[in-house]
Amino acid sequence: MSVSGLPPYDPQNIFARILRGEIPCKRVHEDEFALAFHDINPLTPTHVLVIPKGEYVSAADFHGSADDAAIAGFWRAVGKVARDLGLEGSGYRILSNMGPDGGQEVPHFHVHLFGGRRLGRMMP
Ligand code: IU
Repeated sequence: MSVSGLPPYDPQNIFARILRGEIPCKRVHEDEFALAFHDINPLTPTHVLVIPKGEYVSAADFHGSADDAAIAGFWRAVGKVARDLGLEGSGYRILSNMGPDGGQEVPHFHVHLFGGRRLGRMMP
């Protein structure tokens, strides 16, 4: 079991395959801690996913088992991507779905960055 109670990490999940370069992506940033790429099905004018390089199923898994350098490096990458995409001036939304109730489809921890237009109020 992963820390979050979800099934263990599946090394064949689509984001693991993107990290290994087996499947292409529209990359916007990569460093030792994170990879960021455009979502294949964008819901807003800017819709980017940021994923850590390590094998974490969900947010709970990441925050519970990654070391401090990995956590700091990941969140710094999120900030850099938002800045580099020009989202900081007008604002943006960070979202992470976790587990079945959270609607998580891909079992590799990721955050969505939504921006480029005025977003609606967030509703459950
Ligand atoms: P979720 O948070 O796990 O529900 O979101 C997964 C996202 O991954 C979703 O927005 C998909 O459009 C996106 N995605 C992708 O960018 N490339 C892919 O090959 C697949 C899903 I599969």
